[in-house]
Amino acid sequence: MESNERWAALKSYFNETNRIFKENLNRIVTPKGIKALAAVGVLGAALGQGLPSGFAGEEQHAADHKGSATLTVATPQAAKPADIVLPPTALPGPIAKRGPKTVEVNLQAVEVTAKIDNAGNTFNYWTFNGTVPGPFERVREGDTVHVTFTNAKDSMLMHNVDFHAVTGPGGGAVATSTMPGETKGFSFKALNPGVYVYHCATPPVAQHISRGMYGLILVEPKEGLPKVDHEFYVMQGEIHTQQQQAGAKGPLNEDFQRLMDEMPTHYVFNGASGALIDKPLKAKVGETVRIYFGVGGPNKISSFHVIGEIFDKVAPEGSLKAVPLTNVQTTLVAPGGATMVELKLEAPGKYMLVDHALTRAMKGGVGVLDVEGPENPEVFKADQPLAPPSMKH
Ligand SMILES: [Cu+2]
Repeated sequence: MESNERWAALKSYFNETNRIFKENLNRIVTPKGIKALAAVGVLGAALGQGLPSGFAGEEQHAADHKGSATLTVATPQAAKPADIVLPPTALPGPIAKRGPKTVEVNLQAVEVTAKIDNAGNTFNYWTFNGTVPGPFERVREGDTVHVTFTNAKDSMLMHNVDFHAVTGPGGGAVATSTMPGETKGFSFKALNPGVYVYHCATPPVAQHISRGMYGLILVEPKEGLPKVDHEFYVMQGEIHTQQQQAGAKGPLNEDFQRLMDEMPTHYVFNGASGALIDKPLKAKVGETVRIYFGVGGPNKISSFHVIGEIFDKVAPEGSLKAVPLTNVQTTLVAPGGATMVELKLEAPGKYMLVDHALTRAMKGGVGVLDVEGPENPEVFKADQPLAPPSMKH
């Protein structure tokens, strides 16, 4: 890649990330969060200082993005692009105590062009059931799972599904390899409780994953999981796109060389840049939340962290039989791996979900846990007002 193209890429990341952080600094009410965000802002500023002349400052960029939540592709006639972002609340509730049974899982490979950010860019995603991540599947230890896999008629490519919860060849990938319009299936017994990734395993597998073909399946232990007030479903992925001409907006093509070089242009939580800022996780002070967090990848380990919070419990590497880790600041989640974290919320605020390899937050990998409720000065109290009136919306 030419160095001026690289600068253009950096510039665009910097602008977009500055917009996201600026929006959230304006909204934020937790000083602990402000401090941490400011630290991220310093990173952004450091990158910004290295940019060549002609760099459009964040003020101009923020002006360009007024009302960006509803921004669609530039041409007035263009239909609003599809939205593949799966809300973090889109998961089934706990399984009531019962004996083993057969559970039907239906997955469809769907290729769809959809919003990759709020700046008017789109990307051709490959998905399970039209969302990233794919649907959260929930079964119980000892259940028999019957998977029906369909590759949509209008797909261009072969697809399949490999469940990491499967004991059997390819996790089901061979049994479900289908051409467009075909349907195949298989059954497996959920022998091992845990939080498991599933993904398309059609070569080049890294490409099918990067395009969005990943999800989680939870195999609940026989005895179930402790009750919490809210459960959320979040997955991290990497996308590799070619650079556009400066100022251009619209479809972003995949950059296969970047994929091979493991140099993503976008890090995403639930499919698109800043998606979980638009669709935040919400809870109240005093509540307990559980986050099932997986990494589709395809390549990068996530240093999963919630700014301004501490995980009370972590199921290391998604193992539900291990003794949970307690009081964890940041937990590693491998590509093709997952975890389950729990937090009791003591103070209100907007807590940022990040991969603490924080350059990635500047490339879209950032979300919000929005906690409402009364201040809790015993736990946190600022010496001065949290934000000047001019910062408030
Ligand atoms: Cu695929």
